[in-house]
Amino acid sequence: MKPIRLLIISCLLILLFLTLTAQGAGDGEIPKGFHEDFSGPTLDPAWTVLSHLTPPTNTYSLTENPGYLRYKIRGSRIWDCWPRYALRPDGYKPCLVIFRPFRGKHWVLATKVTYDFSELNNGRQIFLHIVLKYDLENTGPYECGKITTINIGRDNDLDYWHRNNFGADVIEEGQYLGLYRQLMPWPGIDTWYVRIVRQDRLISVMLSRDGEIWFEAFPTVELSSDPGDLQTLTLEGGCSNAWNTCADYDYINVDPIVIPASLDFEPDTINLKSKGKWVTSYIEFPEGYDVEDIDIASLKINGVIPAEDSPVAVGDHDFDGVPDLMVKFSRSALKDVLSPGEAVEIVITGTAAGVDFEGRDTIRVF
Ligand SMILES: [Ca+2]
Ligand SMILES: [Ca+2]
Ligand SMILES: [Ca+2]
Repeated sequence: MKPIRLLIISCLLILLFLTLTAQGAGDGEIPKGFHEDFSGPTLDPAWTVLSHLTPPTNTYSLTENPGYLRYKIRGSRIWDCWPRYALRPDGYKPCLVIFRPFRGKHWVLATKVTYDFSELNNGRQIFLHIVLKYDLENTGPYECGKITTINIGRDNDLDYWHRNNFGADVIEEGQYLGLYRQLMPWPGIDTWYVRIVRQDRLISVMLSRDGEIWFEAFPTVELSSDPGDLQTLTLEGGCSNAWNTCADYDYINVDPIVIPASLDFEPDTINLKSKGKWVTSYIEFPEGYDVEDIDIASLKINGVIPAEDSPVAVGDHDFDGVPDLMVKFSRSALKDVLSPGEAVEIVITGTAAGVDFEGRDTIRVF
């Protein structure tokens, strides 16, 4: 089972890499997250669709079950679906590939998917992959061992009783770090809620059947090397002869993890005509994060005004026992972005050990 699945996943990645390269997807265009509730009649152009059918909408639909992306596997015979996908030695070709890249090493992905495997047919599989890394340089076209992915999926194969599963796993360079398999009633329709958290090299997968009671698919796994901050979310699948098999994705949301910082901005009142040189920010983090980790160069007020290199100090300005970072900003630069008002919001953003944070305070400006 494992090698089969691995082959399927691995070779898909070659395709994705080639496609991304061919399209010249620029780093600057790739967002840190996205929200998809599939409520519109057409797919967001951020997705790339590769299908063996023309038009490709024959293999997915946003209108058959409104509010859902219906992923339909419609092959004519097994592993013979997508004609340009010929890199795999066993000939597997997913019949429909829908993908979009996103950036960041700290994020939460949430999705809800209902698999309809109610038709008595053989050899079907539908997957959601998060491709973290594919080592094209060190992997030949017929080797499939150098991928790092997170996989969620449902499969079914009458020839192999154990292949009627819902599954979740994390694979690093071809090795399983986490593996979950649940044999499913067959034929059947089943719904899964999935929550995947990536914190740099730590990955956890939580599952639920009802959206209320959750369990760990496997204990949090740690990648042994850094896969980088660019990953691709991919929906794919294949079949032999299963026209009525589908997966309905209700939503797929990727949210960057942002530390909720508390900000005390001083002074509480700014006179735009006054001539002071600096304003001061005190930043506190919730438990589990350390203000010592803050990258000073990343700090910005209202997204534009950078912090001064010095003075910088960690103390406890408000005497609450929680360390706070003191940092200064140019008062004259700040005046350029503030307008008079009784309650003017100041937003501070930055990164701490690679994790984004954000804090807000309100001041009076006159
Ligand atoms: Ca929806
Ligand atoms: Ca204040
Ligand atoms: Ca404090």
